[in-house]
Amino acid sequence: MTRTPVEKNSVVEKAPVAEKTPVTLLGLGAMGTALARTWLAAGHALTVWNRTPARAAALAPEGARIAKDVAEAVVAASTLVVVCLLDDASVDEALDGADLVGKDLVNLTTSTPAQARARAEWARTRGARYLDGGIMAVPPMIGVPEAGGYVFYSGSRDVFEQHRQTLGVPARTTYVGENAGFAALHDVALLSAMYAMFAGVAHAFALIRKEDIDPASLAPLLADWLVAMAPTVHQTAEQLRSGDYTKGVVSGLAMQVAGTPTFVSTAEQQGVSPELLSPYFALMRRRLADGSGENGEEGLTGVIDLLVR
Ligand code: FVH
Repeated sequence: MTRTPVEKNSVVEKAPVAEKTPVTLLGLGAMGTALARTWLAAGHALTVWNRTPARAAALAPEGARIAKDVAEAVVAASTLVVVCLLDDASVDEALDGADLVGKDLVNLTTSTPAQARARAEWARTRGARYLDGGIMAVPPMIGVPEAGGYVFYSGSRDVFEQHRQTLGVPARTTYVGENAGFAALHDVALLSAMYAMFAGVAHAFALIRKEDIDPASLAPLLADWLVAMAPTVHQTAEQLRSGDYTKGVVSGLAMQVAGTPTFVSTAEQQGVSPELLSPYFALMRRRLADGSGENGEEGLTGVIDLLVR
């Protein structure tokens, strides 16, 4: 009879339970507190520090160890120090003078790509390995996988791989490269697209504002339309990769430019400022003009080249 490796002398041995990585977390704002709770709930030893001590004290009943200062919190960490503060300047202030030798610093504070790269170099000179994170979630989405939130990571691949499981407790992880600035860049790219979408939504609601149209009746139509249009980003990416901006185009630039006066006139007739749409329409016209007419066969991808200085 063949035996499974764990079966010896009719006694089934349990596989050893892997110890969960202890975490030090600096910063207990709305996001830091949400992160802290997921690690505590998952059974990680957690040491916390916050500038305003009351926020840290609130987590003691849930099992967090409260550090009196950053130095104590960092010493407590086996290796993993997670930072989630307001901005890059607050990271500077909080970590000033902390001994980071041998630590893995994971910075989830929103930064620019340049700040993230500078922080990686700053960490290196202090003897720490560095991983930057861009959180694509709001606090209620943390620890709720079905909410769809996740965190972009970039920087040390070794740090990411070593702590992947621990970092995956609050939200799904997506590693986007060794360049420490790439998590921030992906974060800002997605959020920039989101704000442009919010601008379009604001304009759409403004158009019906003075009419006898229930905004609640427009809302599902608008949401479904945005979802239906979302897959066009894949065609844009394919065109950028191939350099052929006419590939798969169904609505040519010339036709779309010809339609823009309708949007501007409708806005004026509805008493709505076209200021959110006009800059984009101006770029569309410029692209059409730049191509001596040839770009009429393109869609909207050529506008991207006009934005890149
Ligand atoms: N909350 C959100 O919706 C977004 C979602 C996407 C990612 N962001 C970024 O996450 C970072 C932290 O955000 P947060 O929501 O926790 O922010 P606050 O609730 O405002 O807490 C800020 C914490 O930072 C501490 N702090 C501020 N300045 C300093 C400083 N000079 N030295 C030390 N700590 C500082 C603050 O401490 P205290 O006011 O309680 O004493 C809070 O712990 C952020 O980058 C978002 O962009 C969140």
